[in-house]
Amino acid sequence: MKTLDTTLYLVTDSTGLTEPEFLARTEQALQGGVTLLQIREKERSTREYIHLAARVHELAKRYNVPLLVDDRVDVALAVDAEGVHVGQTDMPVDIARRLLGPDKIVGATAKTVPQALEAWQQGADYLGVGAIYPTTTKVVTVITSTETLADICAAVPIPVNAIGGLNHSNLGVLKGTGIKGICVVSAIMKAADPKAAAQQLREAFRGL
Ligand code: TZP
Ligand code: MG
Repeated sequence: MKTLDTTLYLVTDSTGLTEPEFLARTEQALQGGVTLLQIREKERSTREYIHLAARVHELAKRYNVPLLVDDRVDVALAVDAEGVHVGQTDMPVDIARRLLGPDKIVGATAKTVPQALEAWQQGADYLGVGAIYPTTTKVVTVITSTETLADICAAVPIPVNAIGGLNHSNLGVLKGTGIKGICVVSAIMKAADPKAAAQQLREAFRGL
């Protein structure tokens, strides 16, 4: 069975961290209430990506949190992760779905209503929409308005999450948009205390 709770979706980034530091931070975030986890590595070799994904998957399983792999269906298969997240220049959703089968989670990035409809029709389980605010995380993206975010939420029956520059003090603009959750990188990965940061984010989202 696929279980999907996108309330607090952590996208990891190991940049600048040793492996033990990275794993410790990721575990602290899980302790703080992260409900969905994505490993996102842009600089690593395939072998390193598989190694790290396997370590993160061991952790995530202990907290009963599904692990998705950014972009790489091969890495997801290699570590038997619960799924993948694909962007607009990554593998198309329908092909990822065909390779992974019906029981895995396939998430997609959408920045417009047509992209959202296409991803949903091709079998996406959820959508990530953003960037809502400018981000310091290394990514090629543009700002998505909260109007477009709300239009996407209304257009598809699958969960939609907001992403990009989000932290516990700036979620107010998301109120009433219809999102099911938030995705963050730096608000947790760069926090002094990742567990407390995750708890604060959950609290802030609950208060929306
Ligand atoms: N896609 C759109 S914005 C973004 C991604 C992967 C990065 C979000 O990172 P942060 O640190 O939460 O702004
Ligand atoms: Mg991508």
